[in-house]
Amino acid sequence: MKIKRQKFYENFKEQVNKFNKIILVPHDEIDLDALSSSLGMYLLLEKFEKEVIINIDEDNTELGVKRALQKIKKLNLNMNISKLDSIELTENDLIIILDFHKKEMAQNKDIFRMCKNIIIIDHHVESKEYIQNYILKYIDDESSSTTEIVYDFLKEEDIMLPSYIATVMLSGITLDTSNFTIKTTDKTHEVAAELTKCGAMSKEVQYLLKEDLHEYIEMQKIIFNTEIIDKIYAISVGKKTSIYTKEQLAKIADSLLQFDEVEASFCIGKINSNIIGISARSLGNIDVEKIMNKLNGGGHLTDAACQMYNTTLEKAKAELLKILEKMK
Ligand SMILES: [Mn+2]
Repeated sequence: MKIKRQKFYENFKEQVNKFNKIILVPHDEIDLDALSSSLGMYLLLEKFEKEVIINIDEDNTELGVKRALQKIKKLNLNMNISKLDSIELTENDLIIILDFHKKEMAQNKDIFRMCKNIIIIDHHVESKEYIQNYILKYIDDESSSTTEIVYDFLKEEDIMLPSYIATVMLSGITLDTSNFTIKTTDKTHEVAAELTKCGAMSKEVQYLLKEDLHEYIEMQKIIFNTEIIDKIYAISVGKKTSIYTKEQLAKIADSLLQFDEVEASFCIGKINSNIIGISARSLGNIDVEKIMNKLNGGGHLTDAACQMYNTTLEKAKAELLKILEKMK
């Protein structure tokens, strides 16, 4: 384990031991990484003989998450998963935030009022609007996924994973790395190999990651209208009449990087009626963080984004083009 992670883990165990009841909280629009890191954490804390509950409020989770939850129920894995309403949460309990650190990404913001003991574990690029007043925070944006981080802790405690949980964890990593193409290190492959040894089934991973055909077609339509600028920038713009999730914009930007000569990609789309989002990706030779900074956004060299208020898709695109032009 990395030194910094090892250090966090020592503190983590010390803190966790002060509490009896622990609520695991994945982000809203739960994806397979948020779910599988919660499942892994559940098994870890069970070993410490804690009362653990995973808080899932949404009925409308991603398709893969829905499939995984159904199967977990069917297999009688006896995991306590519950809506916030049904959890008796007091000030003496602990909540662990998994796969996010911005308040706005919570499923139910009431939880921060109900309990102030918070530990954050995430792999997203750190943002300024993080949740305040936590006991401990571990954010490693070099990690492919939150699942990869949590796996290290499970390994440390020699915890045997049920094969289906290993499968869901592998699908979380596969999702966040776009099939081991982005944010993937030797460590990521190691964890994937070990999950496979625990019985993770790649056929089942493929099943969990199956996409909705209509959504796929909608995304392909946007990609169909991609414009290539200066041979190296790919820019796609969403439909005026459609609202996209940030994940959808990111997914499109990710997939534009696979095309010949494209060094950086941008997907522009409405994320609600008066906010336009741009998701930017790069293979590493172009600093998309710098570009997004100029539009008041932020992120990483290879992975950044921004939001623009009260503007139009055309204007947003024109502003982006102006910045690209100046960079020559
Ligand atoms: Mn994630």
